[in-house]
Amino acid sequence: MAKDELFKELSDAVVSCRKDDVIAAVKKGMTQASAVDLIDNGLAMGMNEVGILFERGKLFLPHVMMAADAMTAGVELLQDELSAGTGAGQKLGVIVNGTVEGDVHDIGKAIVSTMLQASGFEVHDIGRDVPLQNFIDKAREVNADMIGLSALMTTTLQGQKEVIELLKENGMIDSVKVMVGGAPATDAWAKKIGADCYAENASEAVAKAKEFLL
Ligand code: B12
Repeated sequence: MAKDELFKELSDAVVSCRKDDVIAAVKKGMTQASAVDLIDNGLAMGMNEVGILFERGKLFLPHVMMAADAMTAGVELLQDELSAGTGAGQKLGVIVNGTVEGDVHDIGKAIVSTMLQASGFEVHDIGRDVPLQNFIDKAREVNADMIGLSALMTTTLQGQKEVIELLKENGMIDSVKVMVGGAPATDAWAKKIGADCYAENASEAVAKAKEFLL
């Protein structure tokens, strides 16, 4: 099967919320493409399409939830391959990653955590809808080199800025790097709030973490 067809099959299965089809397509795809490819070009494409249809009012929230559930099932199947990446076992640096308070979106953040871990970073994923002070407390507890902040809504983006302010108040801004991400975040936003870097997707997050921590 051509890769394009495979990616389309994965994407279509997410859009139509068919968990069984997602699982079958991922199993088939694992022999033909890397886990990162299957996620970026297949599953995430389907999720993006769901987002566009949701924005246009063509489908409603329960559909988005079911599609997210189907996508998560696919990502979980690929977890082992992601964690078995070349860097696993090394320790390139310690990263605390989470989705800021008020925001429950965590699919993309989880992919970023897995990829960072697979590349050799020690990752403490503290979940979603995380109270902002928890980022500071966790970073201190594990002696983090970097904090990753995910926000998927324009309303919660502000939380990224507030964590940076908390780092300043706690005298930690010079010892902990901050990487921001999520659909509404941009390079310009990262600069504006004083974050060290922004990454558009999981592969870029790994590249930026290496750039800033190694
Ligand atoms: C799936 C989804 C949901 C699911 C989330 C399930 C889950 N467990 O995550 C559910 C159904 C629960 C949901 C709920 C809501 N959602 Co919603 N949701 C989406 C949707 C369709 C897809 C998000 C997604 O998973 N994409 C796939 C992943 C792989 O991509 P990603 O998240 O962007 O992550 C990548 C990058 O951004 C980056 N990245 C992500 N995190 C990080 C972190 C770091 C450190 C770095 C470096 C990079 C990085 O790397 C990732 C991998 O490549 C988006 C639409 C969209 N286009 O984004 C709307 C969207 C985000 N949701 C939206 C809204 C409004 C809501 C609700 C308020 C709806 C409601 N009326 O109740 C609630 C929010 C509740 C809350 N308090 O948080 C809006 C936000 C609008 C805005 N601009 O603020 C969007 C944009 C849809 C829309 N256009 O209206 N949603």
